[in-house]
Amino acid sequence: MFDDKEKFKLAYLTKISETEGITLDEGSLWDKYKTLVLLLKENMSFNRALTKKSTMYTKQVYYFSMEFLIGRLLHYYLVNMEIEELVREGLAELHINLDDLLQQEVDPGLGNGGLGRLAACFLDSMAFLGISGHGNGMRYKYGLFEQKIRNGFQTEVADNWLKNGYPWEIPRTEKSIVVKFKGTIRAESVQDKLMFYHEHYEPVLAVPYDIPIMSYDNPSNINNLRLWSAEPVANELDFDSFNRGEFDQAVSLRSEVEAISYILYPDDNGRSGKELRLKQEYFFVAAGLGSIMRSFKKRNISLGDFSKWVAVHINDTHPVLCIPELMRILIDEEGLGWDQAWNITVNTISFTNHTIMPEALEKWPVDLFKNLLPRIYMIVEEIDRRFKERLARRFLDDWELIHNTQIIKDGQVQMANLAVIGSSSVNGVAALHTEILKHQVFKDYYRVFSYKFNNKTNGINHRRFLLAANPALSELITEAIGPAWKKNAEELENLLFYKDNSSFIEKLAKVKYLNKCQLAKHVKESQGLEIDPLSIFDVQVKRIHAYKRQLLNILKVMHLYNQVKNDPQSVRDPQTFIFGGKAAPGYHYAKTIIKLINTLANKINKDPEVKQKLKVVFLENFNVSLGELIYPAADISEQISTASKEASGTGNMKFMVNGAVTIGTLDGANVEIKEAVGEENIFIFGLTAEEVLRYSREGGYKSLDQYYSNQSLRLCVDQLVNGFFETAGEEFRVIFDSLLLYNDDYFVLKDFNAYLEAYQKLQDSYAQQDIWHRTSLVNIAKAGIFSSDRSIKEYANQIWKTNFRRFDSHFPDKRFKNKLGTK
Ligand code: 26V
Repeated sequence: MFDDKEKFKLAYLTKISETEGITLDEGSLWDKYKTLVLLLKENMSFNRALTKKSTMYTKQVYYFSMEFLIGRLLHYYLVNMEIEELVREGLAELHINLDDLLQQEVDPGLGNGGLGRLAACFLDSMAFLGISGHGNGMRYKYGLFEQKIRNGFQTEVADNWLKNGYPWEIPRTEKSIVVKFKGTIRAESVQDKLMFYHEHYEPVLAVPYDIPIMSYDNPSNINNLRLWSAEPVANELDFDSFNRGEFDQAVSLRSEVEAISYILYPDDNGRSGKELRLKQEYFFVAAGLGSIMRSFKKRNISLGDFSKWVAVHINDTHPVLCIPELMRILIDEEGLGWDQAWNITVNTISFTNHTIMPEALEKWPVDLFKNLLPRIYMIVEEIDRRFKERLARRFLDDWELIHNTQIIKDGQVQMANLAVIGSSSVNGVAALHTEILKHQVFKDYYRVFSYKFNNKTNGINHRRFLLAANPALSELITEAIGPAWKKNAEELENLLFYKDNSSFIEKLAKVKYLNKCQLAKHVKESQGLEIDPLSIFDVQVKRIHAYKRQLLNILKVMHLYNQVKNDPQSVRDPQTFIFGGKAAPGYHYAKTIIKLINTLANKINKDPEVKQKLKVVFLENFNVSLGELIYPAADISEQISTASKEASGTGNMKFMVNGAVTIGTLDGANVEIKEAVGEENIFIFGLTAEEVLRYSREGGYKSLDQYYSNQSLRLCVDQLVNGFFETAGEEFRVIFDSLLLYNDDYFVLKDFNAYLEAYQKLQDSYAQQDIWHRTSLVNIAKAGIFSSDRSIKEYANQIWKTNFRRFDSHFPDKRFKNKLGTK
């Protein structure tokens, strides 16, 4: 992009005076940051226009997701363009520190966690592989709340990420789409054909904002992330009302419309039945498909071939209205018959499921649905009717199957059922999860449509989470095996060559130590707490959920505390337990877990007998940017969900590629991580998914048995309520009750012993530093298959049937292979 520093400096100085009308000395840090972004964006927009032209006759993939957690872009794009050093030096000569500018960028919190971050990793891999793949989502005015810890409690602060503007986005007002809600449907027979007219509806204007997506070594291939914002159609107050003096009504109409893209819903138990959420879902689906159809028509391809040129992927059920909406467009607007429209729709759409947790499966009350989306409801009813009819013919009197697979039942629209029926592919996100989908959650559908089901194990963007986030390790790796791993993560396997090379192992240990120092510095600066970079960093960062079992980890720490109090020698190496993650604002239990962690931290970190051995830290406001600091610094990766409950996990992969060693259950992708590294390089414990599912089906687990039979466990559980936490009173009673009164739904007590045993083994291994770092190396070396490049190649080949315009990502760097061979 810039051939040399001088050209960059000139372009930068010109840009700042052009866009801000100021000289460099007058500019604030924000102005200087913004100028750098605009400079890169300008170049990307140019390349986007070229990409668009040259891919006019390429199959387009659209990834529909309510959430995209893209992280900060500036540093990542500089790394991808391989101009970080040039820009850093150029700016330094202008007396600007690049790091100061990088700090100006917001981390858009447009997602809850794994699902949203996966979508962002997939956008990167599609751009890297040269797939014309674009994101379609919501431009929430407020993202997920910012978490502040006050007196140990989580408090939520609104995430006003747009307050200074977001310089990466490009508003495309001219490409707006009108989305219609409510109203009535008039059916009329026109030349023997039944036509449907939507009348008296409430129109909302969907305005797109585009963010350019580029990846490593492919700067000329720019894809698009399109996020939609809701505005009143007139883009003004309701002037009729206003002129009549009905000021309140004029303003409230505007705010009712703007409410649609006002805020991201946090994952919690209480969102079902919220009309605004359904409005959001239809809004971004209708806007997205409207704009896809508009650009499809410019390509002059026959509508009958739509699914050969367009693939629409739905990320969980949130965008499932794509199915009836595409039917509506094809039938009502394009005049196709039902059967042809249905064929096109099913062949266009593919669906990923991300959870088996029943409370997270979406359902909508029929009345609410019908009133908000009258025409869409009619289409869903017809899909359901035809499906039932077909099923009854094939499965005769298997009424149970027919009942279970209905879309509309018990007065509700079952969104997952609509997704399975209306798409050509249904995938889970890890091998175990897909098996559970086939044989439990969707077992009836698996009998009907076995051919639709397939697995696509998740992956992560190794260029963001290793190359950009961990420069020291990246350099060491490149020095050892060459740079080909950046394009083909499976090349990391060449690191195994250094398994017994003590000087390499030493360097690896040093890199980890330096990364731990950086995290320790952050902890000191942000909360005044000293943590020892020579202690083991044992880390669990992820959303706080009962099934993820942060509680099991806390009970372990309490147990270690009790041990050290009894016998200070019982814990050999000093240990730092690091937690981070947000609880949904309405999820009382999860918030109590955060308070428990902080209360325990307070007790341990102050105790003069213990604080040299054990420390506990809760890192505030865990997000993508903080993750980039944490993963490179971790020794231990805690992946301890109740087996069967975590669909895949992706944090597990981010830790692994940075050399952290996993302690975990056989859940989600942990199973595949174990297969990759071998059981000697991971610490697995606990019930298997099969055992958990059997208990859930047949009963037979009594948590009190565990409690009474294990004295040290009983002590820890009692300490939740017996005054051990001096300030707590009855605060942790809900947790105590969940374990004993409500029989421990997530098998925390059942797995406690096995967890401690695995943890002991892990500590023994850590004590032998050379063995430990060799294990760490094997983890890095085997992490390649967990790159999202691999996931996306599978999606592209097997589901979307689209080509890549990049051919070198499969092939090892031949030059370096030779070099390695002669070493
Ligand atoms: C949402 C809720 C909301 C209600 C309370 C229970 C509950 C449980 C889970 C969820 C998450 C819904 C979807 C989701 O984010 N799934 C995550 O997707 C990741 C990417 O595939 C995957 O790695 C995680 O295992 C999975 O939890």
